[in-house]
Amino acid sequence: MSDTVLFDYWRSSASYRVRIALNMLAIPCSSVPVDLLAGEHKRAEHLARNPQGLVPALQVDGHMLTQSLAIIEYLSETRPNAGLLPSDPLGRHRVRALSYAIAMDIHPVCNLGVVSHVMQQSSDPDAARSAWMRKFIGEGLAAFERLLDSPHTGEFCHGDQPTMADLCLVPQLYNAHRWKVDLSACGRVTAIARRCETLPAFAAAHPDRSAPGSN
Ligand SMILES: N[C@@H](CCC(=O)N[C@@H](CS)C(=O)NCC(=O)O)C(=O)O
Repeated sequence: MSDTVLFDYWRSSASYRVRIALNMLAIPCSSVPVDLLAGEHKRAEHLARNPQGLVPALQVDGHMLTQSLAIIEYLSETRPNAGLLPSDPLGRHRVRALSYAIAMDIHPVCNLGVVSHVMQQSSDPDAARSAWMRKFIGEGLAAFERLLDSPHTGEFCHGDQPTMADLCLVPQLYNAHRWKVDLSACGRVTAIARRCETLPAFAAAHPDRSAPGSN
């Protein structure tokens, strides 16, 4: 198990975070698609990689790693000058707090398993899904916008270089656009995401570049 392999789904925002990190750190990696819509993540082959039945899983340095933020921190700690987390404890706290506001507070309630359950409870499943996504992504990003109202915010979420917080923000914004969330009160969020999207590491990780048939 020496090659780096990402077990990935093109529209997975947790996988998208890790794709950006791998690109930023220039880690050569191949990708194995795990089709969530076909339920491949719940099959024995993927459960052997990640017993939670979620993507991503990353085979790296002879290990199979799960949990996108734990993966990003591992890569950041093991690759020289990664810069995905600040060197000072308070800075690391802020980057983690921003990252968790997305990865632990917005993302889990908008996950496929949760939203499928919400749809099953409704007589109009598509409308229920849109309303759910708009509510939770909209409220979560409005709170994130307030968190960015800080002297520590710079060109990016924390200072003037991208950190783990930006790796969480950009995929969440992709989902916000997908579900037509009103972002008119989120000027900092949208400006930072736009800036990130101009960087090659972010652009190359975009779902459109990983979608089936995009190569
Ligand atoms: N906390 C996990 C979340 C992983 C996760 O929820 N992945 C989603 C795709 S973004 C998934 O596999 N969903 C499948 C499902 O909900 O059944 C991480 O950050 O890696």
